[in-house]
Amino acid sequence: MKIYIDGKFYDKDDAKISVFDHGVLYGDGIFEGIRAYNGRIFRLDDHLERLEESANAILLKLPIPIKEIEKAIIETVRLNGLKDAYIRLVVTRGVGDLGLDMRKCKEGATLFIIADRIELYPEEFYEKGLTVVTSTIRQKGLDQVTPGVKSLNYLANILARAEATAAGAQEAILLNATGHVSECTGDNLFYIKNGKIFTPPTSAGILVGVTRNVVMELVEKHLGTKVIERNFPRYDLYGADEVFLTGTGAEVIAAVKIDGRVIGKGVAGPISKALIKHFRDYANSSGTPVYEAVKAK
Ligand code: PXG
Repeated sequence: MKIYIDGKFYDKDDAKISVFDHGVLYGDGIFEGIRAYNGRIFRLDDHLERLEESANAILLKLPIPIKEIEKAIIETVRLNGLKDAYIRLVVTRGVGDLGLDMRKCKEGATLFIIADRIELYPEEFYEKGLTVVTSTIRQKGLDQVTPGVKSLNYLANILARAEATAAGAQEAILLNATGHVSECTGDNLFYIKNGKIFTPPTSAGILVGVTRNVVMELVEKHLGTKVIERNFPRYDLYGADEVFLTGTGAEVIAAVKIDGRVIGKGVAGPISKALIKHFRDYANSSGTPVYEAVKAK
C-alpha cells in the first residue's frame, strides 16, 4: 500500500506524521471519506467542495490548490491499483508547539491520502436492514463548531457508535438540543410515511452528506417526488413505513428496528430497496476516471 503525505508516497509502515502535529494533539483538522467504483471516483467535486468549505470554516489554508489535491487523490488510487476503493483524505493543521496557537504551525497544513479496499456491511444487511438505537449523546449545537464541518473531532460519534454496539445495534441516532433527530454517527437519515420522504434540514445539525444529496436527486429523478426537509422527533421514526440511512460507506441502507420498535415490516421496504438499486446503478456508472482506459458507459 502506498500512502500520500505532502507530495510524496510512502509504504504503509513508513507513512507517519509528527506527534507535534495539531491534528494529533488537538484533533485540529478536517477529513473526507470518498469512494471509487469501477475505477472512477464518485462525486469527487462534491467532496472537494465540502473539503474547501470545512477548511474555510476552521481557518485552515489548504497546503496545495484544490486541483492539485484532486490529482493527488487520483494518483493515490492509481498507484495502489484499486478499482473499488475507500479513500480517506485528511488535512491537519500541521506541526506546531504544545500550545493552542495555530500561528505556531508555521510550516502549514499536512495533507495525507489513504486509498484502501472498502469494508462494507455484509450484503444480507441490504435486505434485512440495520438495528439502530438513539444515543444518549447529543448532536453538537449550531452555536458550536457545526456538525457541517467534517472535522477530526469525532469523539461524540465514536462514543455514540459504542453505545450502538453495546446495545447490539449497528448505528446510533443523535438527537439535537431540541430533541429533534439530526443524523447517525456516520450516516444521514430519511424516513418514509404514506409515500412522502422526509429528512432533517441542515438546521437540525447535520453533516450535509454527499450521499444524502445524491439520494435527493435520485428521488426526484426516479420517484417523481421531492424529499421534504423538516424537523421531527424520534417518535416519527417509530411510526414510519420505512427508514433508511445514507453515507459513503453504507450507501443506502434500511433501518428496520429503532429503540426496540420494528419499522414497517421489519425488513428493507420497497422504496428503500428501489433507492438502494438506483444508487448502485448510478455509483457504478459515473465519476472521475482514475485510469485512462476507463470509458464512460
Ligand atoms: N453524517 C456524519 C456524521 C458522517 O460522518 C455522513 C453523515 C454521510 O456523509 P457522506 O458524505 O459520506 O454521504 C457521514 C459520513 C465510516 C465513516 O467509516 C463515515 C463517515 C465518517 C467516518 C467514517 O462509515 N462519514
